[in-house]
Amino acid sequence: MTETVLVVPGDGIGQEVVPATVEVLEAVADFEFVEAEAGDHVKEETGEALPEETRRLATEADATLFGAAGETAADVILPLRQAVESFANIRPARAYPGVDALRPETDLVFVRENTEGVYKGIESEIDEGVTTLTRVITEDASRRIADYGFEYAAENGYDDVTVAHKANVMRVTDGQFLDAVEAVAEERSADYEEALMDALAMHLLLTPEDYGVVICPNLAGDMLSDLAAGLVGGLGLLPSANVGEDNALFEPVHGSAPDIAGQGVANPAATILSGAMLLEHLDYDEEAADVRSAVESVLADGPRTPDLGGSASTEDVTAAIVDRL
Ligand code: GGG
Repeated sequence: MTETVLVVPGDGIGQEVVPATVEVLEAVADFEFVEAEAGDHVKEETGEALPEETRRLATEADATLFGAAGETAADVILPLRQAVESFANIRPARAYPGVDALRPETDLVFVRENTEGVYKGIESEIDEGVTTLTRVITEDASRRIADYGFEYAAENGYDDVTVAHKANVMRVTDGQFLDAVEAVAEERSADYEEALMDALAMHLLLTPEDYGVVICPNLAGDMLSDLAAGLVGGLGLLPSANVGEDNALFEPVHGSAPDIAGQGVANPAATILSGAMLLEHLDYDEEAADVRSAVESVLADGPRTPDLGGSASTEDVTAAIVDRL
């Protein structure tokens, strides 16, 4: 059976790192790639950032590879994550030999709740100069992400599980989040620690080696994973998977990077590593391992893009990875 992979480059450097990743995937697997549009440029042309056709194709594909969202992120990436019914956003952040990292001992995985919190999109202007945002935390979604996080830690050999929250301030919502995590941990006889997310940000910066899997509400996961990118050499290195029961979408943690878009110098590693997660999801475990080791080898020996101190282009790095494969 030939799997269908939907490819949505999106905005900015998504247009550069996604074709690079398709090139790498083509070197190891025989997928049928279907390309679709979404993003700021589509909104400018058609008035709609996420065409219904793109959404439909995501629901039908075996997996989706997404690049980057710009100003229309809320209209593009959130509905696409919903289209594949993803409830968990997995964001590994690890340091690589040869890459100049602030904290070379970092090996973290953020397991981010992907359906609710403040990213539910319930915002309004209730009066002139007065705006509100509703934070939705449900017991079901909290239990589901906790269960996924504990299972991920057990399956991938992480002893330390930390749950990020701010229940001393958001007593009702994060109170419920913590209760749900505690119930799941009890059922699974799993150990974990609770950490206030603001203090956790500092501790991750100072002693990342004390942490493994970090289970987070939605916004906290988005922010803490970007912080972790800073520990390992930048956003060019962090892949992610948006996982549902039957479908999944893979994307780099970084956004559209308008400052470097169009220059051909974006680091493709984060998207190519997301491609490795896609391969694993479709049970191409050996191919996923090969892609990871090719990326690691190029990160160690070069060529490197300017974000990692080199002067190579996206194409140079991609060609070196394909060459290693
Ligand atoms: N590829 C990730 C991306 O486009 N990020 C832009 C962004 O604003 N993301 C918000 C989120 O990850 O929830």
